[in-house]
Amino acid sequence: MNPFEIRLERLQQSYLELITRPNPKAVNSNGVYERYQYPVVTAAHVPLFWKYDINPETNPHLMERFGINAAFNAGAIKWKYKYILVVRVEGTDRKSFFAVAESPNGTDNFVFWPYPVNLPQTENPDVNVYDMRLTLHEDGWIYGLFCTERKDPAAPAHDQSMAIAACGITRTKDFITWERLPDLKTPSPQQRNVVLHPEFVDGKYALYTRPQDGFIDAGSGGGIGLGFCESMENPVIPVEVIVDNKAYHTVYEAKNGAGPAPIRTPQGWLHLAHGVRNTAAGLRYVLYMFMTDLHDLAKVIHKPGGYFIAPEGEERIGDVSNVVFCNGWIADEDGTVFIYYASSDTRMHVATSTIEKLIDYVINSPEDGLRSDLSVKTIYQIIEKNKEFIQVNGTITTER
Ligand code: M1P
Repeated sequence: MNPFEIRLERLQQSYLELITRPNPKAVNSNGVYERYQYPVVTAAHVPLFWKYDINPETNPHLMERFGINAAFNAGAIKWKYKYILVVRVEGTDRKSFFAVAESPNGTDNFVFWPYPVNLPQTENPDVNVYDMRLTLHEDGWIYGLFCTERKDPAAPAHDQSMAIAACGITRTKDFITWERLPDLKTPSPQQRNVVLHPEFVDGKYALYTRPQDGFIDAGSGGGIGLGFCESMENPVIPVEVIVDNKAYHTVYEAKNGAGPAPIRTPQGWLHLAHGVRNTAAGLRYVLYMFMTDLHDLAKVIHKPGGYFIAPEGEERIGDVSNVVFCNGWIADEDGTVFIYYASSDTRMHVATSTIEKLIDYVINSPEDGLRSDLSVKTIYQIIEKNKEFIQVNGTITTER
């Protein structure tokens, strides 16, 4: 074999090992969900034929021609018995795009489809697109709502970072052909983290929004909003009400945003969202949950205090460190829930739970008392309830 062939063989070998690697459950669990040992999708999962010119005549050194930086923030859906992720793939040029990866079991063996998504443009082309939320709507379409980012036309010449974020909308029936619809119009100057509710409400489409004044800061906006629009072909939300607001000294103090489309349960709609607070080390993104009323989508009926998932171990490090973000989950027929979360804007992971456990978690976890002394009171109540099981030496027994 010549050096080209040896290198190609090595590249193929490590790619194959990666995409066929089993992904066992991690050892420790908090009882609510289980993490897995390895990320499910990374930049290295991207097919070699997207990155390399494989012709030895035009690329004799087998050099990478198109670099991939990260694969994260994926929308998720079960489709034709496959676990489908629409991944935010980011090139080394910082532009992200969407690409479909599928797995037979939801926890490993994710493989990208041969081509990335060829997303149609509106008259105002997207500069960057990311964070697609997938919703199988009762109108029969699978919608993908995502953030489309363009340069702010009001930016002065010296400022090359001022941007405008809006909600782009596309829909598909096969994940190959995508129809592009107009961007969402809302009363807010910018939008990110917009999610389509799966059911009609009084004949209208219901959308969770995240009003924001600026590109990074939610400013006077923020909170997870809810609005209704008559059609997705002309998507206009005249009024947004805030369902779940930012709150002082919580994990969603600086801003928050809806995650994937909520899951209907007999007790209410299960929501997974991200909350952000500022620290000396920068913004920290965690995931939290709440439940809304089945008939009044704007009414939060249960909300555990604190975070549901926070970055742990290697998840803490990446392009934007100390971040977990989720815009995709899958509720399987047997009640298993696959929570696809990204860490530090770099890679995708999965955690699994069940509908039963998540309902138990949102209903029975104590709320945030919003003060230290109330946190202590909550612990006292738990200890009091546990008294009969605690032995003199501090160990626990359930024998009576
Ligand atoms: O870098 C962390 C996240 O920042 C943004 O989320 P939000 O709009 O809530 O601030 C998004 O750009 C997201 O993609 C990113 O993971």
